[in-house]
Amino acid sequence: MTGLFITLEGPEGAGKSTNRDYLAERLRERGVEVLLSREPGGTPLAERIRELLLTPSDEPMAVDTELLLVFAARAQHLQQVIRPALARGCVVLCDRFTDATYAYQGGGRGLPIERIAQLEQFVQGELRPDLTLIFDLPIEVGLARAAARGRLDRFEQEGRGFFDAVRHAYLQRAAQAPQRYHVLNAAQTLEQVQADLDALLPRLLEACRG
Ligand code: T5A
Repeated sequence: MTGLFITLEGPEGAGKSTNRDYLAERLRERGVEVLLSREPGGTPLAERIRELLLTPSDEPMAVDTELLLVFAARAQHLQQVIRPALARGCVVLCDRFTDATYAYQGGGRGLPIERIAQLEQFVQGELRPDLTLIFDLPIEVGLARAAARGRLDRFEQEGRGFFDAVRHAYLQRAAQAPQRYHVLNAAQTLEQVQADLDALLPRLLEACRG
């Protein structure tokens, strides 16, 4: 048995977590075993690394430190949660994964793609998501949604240029491998976004049946 690995990506406030939960409900009511997780995080140790990454600090975090922390959390998450769940035949729905590293550390921070690809290979081997949903929306719409929640985390304090680069990197990756990515218009109302997800369900269920 092998499961299905689906990741949800996009800039801040795009609706990834909300729609991850929605999709999980739709799949579960059709009898599919679903595991929900997120990155950075997904295990107690990886959640501690998440705290380091998201909490603003007086000491600036070196870009390489950020990159290595993201992959350290991912190594733990893969070993403890994702690989075992896939081996049990679950559908894993994960809020962010390595596309976020390409978008934020590659696009946003400007790190060389080759360095990210090396770490991806080292930490993941051949494992890649089967499908990645990209929730795309204008930066200001997503940031306004995130800001409405209160205090901004270390990434959310970045400037407009950073988030433009993040969004561009996501869309560029989707364009390069259209069979793995599905881009949704996340600026629509939640009902409209979820109608788009409903339209995707037959394809997901087909993939679940293998
Ligand atoms: N990171 C992560 C890296 O730099 N490298 C990496 O490799 C990885 C894995 C993680 C941060 O870490 C960085 C990227 C991130 O900055 P996070 O909390 O996981 O942080 O990510 P955020 O994007 O900050 O999470 P958010 O919770 O802000 O965004 P979501 O999950 O996209 O949005 P959601 O579902 O929580 O919705 C936000 C609000 O908008 C509303 C919701 O009800 C909610 O209030 N909403 C809508 N409102 C109107 N219309 C719609 N269509 C709506 N959809 C949702």
